[in-house]
Amino acid sequence: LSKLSISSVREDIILVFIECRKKTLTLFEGMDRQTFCHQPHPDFSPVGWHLGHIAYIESLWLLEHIAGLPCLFPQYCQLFAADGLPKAKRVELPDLGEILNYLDTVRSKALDILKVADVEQHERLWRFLIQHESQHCEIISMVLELTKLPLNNLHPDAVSPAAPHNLEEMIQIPAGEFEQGNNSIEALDNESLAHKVYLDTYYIDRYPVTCRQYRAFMEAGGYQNPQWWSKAGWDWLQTEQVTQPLYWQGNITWDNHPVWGVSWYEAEAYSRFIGKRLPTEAEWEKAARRNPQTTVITENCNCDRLIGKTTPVDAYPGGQSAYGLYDTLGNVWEWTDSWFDSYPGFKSYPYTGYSQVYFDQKHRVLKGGSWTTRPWVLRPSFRNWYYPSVRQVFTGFRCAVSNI
Ligand code: AVJ
Ligand code: FE
Repeated sequence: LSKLSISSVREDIILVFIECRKKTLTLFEGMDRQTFCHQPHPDFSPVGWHLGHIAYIESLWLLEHIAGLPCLFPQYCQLFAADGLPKAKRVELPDLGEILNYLDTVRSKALDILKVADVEQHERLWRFLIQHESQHCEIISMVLELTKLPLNNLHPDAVSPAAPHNLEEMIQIPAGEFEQGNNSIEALDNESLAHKVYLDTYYIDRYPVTCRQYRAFMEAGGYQNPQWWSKAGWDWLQTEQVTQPLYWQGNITWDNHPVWGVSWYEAEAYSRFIGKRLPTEAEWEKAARRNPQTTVITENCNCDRLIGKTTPVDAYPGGQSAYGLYDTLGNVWEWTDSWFDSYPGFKSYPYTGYSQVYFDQKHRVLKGGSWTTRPWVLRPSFRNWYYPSVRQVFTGFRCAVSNI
């Protein structure tokens, strides 16, 4: 790297650090203490916990590990560590003001370090911290949405725009190799090593599955008929007794929006009902690849809470992938058929608890990002993962077939 590019990398990171934090704090503007500490579901921590945890991780990795400083707030270590307290114990939180002070104190030290640190040596960690904070923002969005349930046809579009597109369309992806994964400096450990994957010809939905399409499944008794469900899916359904997606709004003004708030089992059952299947992670990623010159992401997809809700699946023609798929990035995450697992040559970073402990054949991969996802998380190689039973994530899906 030349001197010039080193200083521009540094400036770029400082800018993104600051922008990322500004967006994080926006989520907490005018929030009351009740919301701050509320745990709407036992699997997710209160939003206030996520805020403290963001400071904790920045402090642990940047201040302690890189700069060798002692822990500034030892009283928070147990509370805000990912493996510190059971989630139910995370409702007893310091005030918002105290946590903001924690964030600010850590951040001002972090910026002092950033201004003089060795860029080449530390860039990967700084990029990690931006990714980490962004992911917790997404979880904060999710917890806030859960506190609003049940939704009662909130803020629908005035009129559902008649879709000019055939939303049933599938796209043929020709047989051949593509490069799966990502070795760049901002990639997370689970995205590398990038490697060649050969896939036979397959077909994949051009759009995510819409509410209208999913309604057909519901009206055909999809939730009552074991024929569409795997054994594990049917067992899950008997326990959960659900009859519609978690964020289902009923009203037909949402018809062309993607369905969201479904577990992997519901996505699997719908796919079988319609005579298709879920794409593998590789199939999804190959079809979602874009031409490198594709312009600014935020204008071409529904992300970063800019809209504040889902959008019709054909709303962003400028965001099509190289093969013409809509909505691969933003709007809703998409379940894939693949278990979350390591790529060849995987090396854990910055700690085994980040990805490696989840390579357990119990988590399914989700791709693409939602209407809340920060722009610097949006890339076809990004891998999210959850248990197949989870439906709180802003997740929908699209289907694939091997032959037509
Ligand atoms: C990628 C969203 C599954 O929440 O466990 C945040 C992200 N990891 N801090 C998670 C994460 C550590 C991760 N997910
Ligand atoms: Fe975390």
